[in-house]
Amino acid sequence: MPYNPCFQFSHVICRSPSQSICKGLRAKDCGDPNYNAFVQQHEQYVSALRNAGCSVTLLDSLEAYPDSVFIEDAALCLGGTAIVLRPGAPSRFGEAAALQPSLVPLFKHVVNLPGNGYVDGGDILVTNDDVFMGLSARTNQMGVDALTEIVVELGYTPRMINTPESILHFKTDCGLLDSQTIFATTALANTGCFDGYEVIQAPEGEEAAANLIRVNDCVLIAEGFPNTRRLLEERGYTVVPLPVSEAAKVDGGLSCMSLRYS
Ligand code: CIR
Repeated sequence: MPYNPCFQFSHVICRSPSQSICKGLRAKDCGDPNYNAFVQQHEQYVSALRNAGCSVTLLDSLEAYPDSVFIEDAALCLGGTAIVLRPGAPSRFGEAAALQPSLVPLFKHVVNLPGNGYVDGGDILVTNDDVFMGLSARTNQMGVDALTEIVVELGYTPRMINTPESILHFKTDCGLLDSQTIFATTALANTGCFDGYEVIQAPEGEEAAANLIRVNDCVLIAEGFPNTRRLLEERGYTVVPLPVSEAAKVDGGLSCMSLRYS
């Protein structure tokens, strides 16, 4: 198999959940996440990434930032460069600066998103050639314009998407399965934003399974979605279901709890 930087990773960075996770942002209140259960589920997530072949850097929790376990929103790893982003929710503004010192020893190049725009990593989907950037309540035009310059410099093609309003982050509703195949909700797929890619649509009623991650030979999906599991296994993918009920209470999923790179 040729090297596929979009899903072959040797390293990941995660951040331990903080006790303040019970104050995490959420669009709809379905109860606070339970800290101890979150820790257990996070440990299973980290183990799954190790089992998939990644070396894991586990950063200390940050009590001051309830949502900091969702480390993906604060940075983007692209072609060997770490781009420190600017998350768009006020309670998360400080997360990027808090993360930056941990990135410096791990990457040859660490750059800050220039300007004053906002980008959450959860709005960015990277394939071997393209970088999809979803405009959302967290990612604005100024942020996308600044990121576009970096993306082009690194040799990728930028693709800007208007994320439908009902979707928090672009990747809440999609995940990469391989260099040419994207798993997405019907709502997102119907926008036509994945033109040129094969799209596998999340089964009806299992839209919450769309935020999956492909890591080397494994596809990590949220547990409790049997039709998604069957669909992907029929396509030949090795599926690893993981419990993410506590992250889901604060709108988190699988992609947002790690930064993946080689
Ligand atoms: C937030 O609203 O920012 C967090 N509670 C959840 C962030 C999830 N991030 C992601 O999907 N990339």
